[in-house]
Amino acid sequence: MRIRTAAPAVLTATALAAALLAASPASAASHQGGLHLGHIQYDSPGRDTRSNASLNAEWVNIHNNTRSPIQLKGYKLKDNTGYTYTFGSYKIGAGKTVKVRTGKGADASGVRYWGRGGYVWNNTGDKARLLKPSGALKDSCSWSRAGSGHVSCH
Ligand SMILES: [Ca+2]
Repeated sequence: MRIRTAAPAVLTATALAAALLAASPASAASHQGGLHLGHIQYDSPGRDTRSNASLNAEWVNIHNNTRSPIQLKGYKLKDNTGYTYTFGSYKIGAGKTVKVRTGKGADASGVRYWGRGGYVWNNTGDKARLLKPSGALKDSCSWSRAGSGHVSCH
C-alpha cells in the first residue's frame, strides 16, 4: 500500500517541476490574485508634519504579477474612512509595480500622486482596498497597530 501511495506523490512532484520550468523568472515568485496590493508604508517616517514630502512618504504599492499589462483606469484605492483615489489612464506592465503616494506631485511611470493635503492611511490601524472599476473588491490589506509603519500585504 505504501508503494501505491508513492505514485501520486511522484506525479505531483513532476507536475510541480514542469510548472516551475514553464514559469518565467518573474512569475516564479508570483502570488495568487494577479493584480494585488503589495508593500504599504502607512506611517510616514518621522513626525507627521503634513508637509508634502511627509505626505508622499506615505504610499501604497500595487503590483501586477500577471503576464499581461493591465489598464488601471477606473480602479480605486480606498481606506476605512472612505478616502478614495481613482486611477486615470495608466497601464501597469506585466510584473510591474505602481506606487500611489498620498501627497501632490507630477505623475510619472511607476508613480501616481493622490494629491491630498492630509494623510490617508491611519498609523494605528486601517484597511486598504483595491477596487475594480465595477466597484468589485480586487484585493484588501489591513493592519492593526503602528508597529514598524509598513506592511507587506502578500
Ligand atoms: Ca499615515
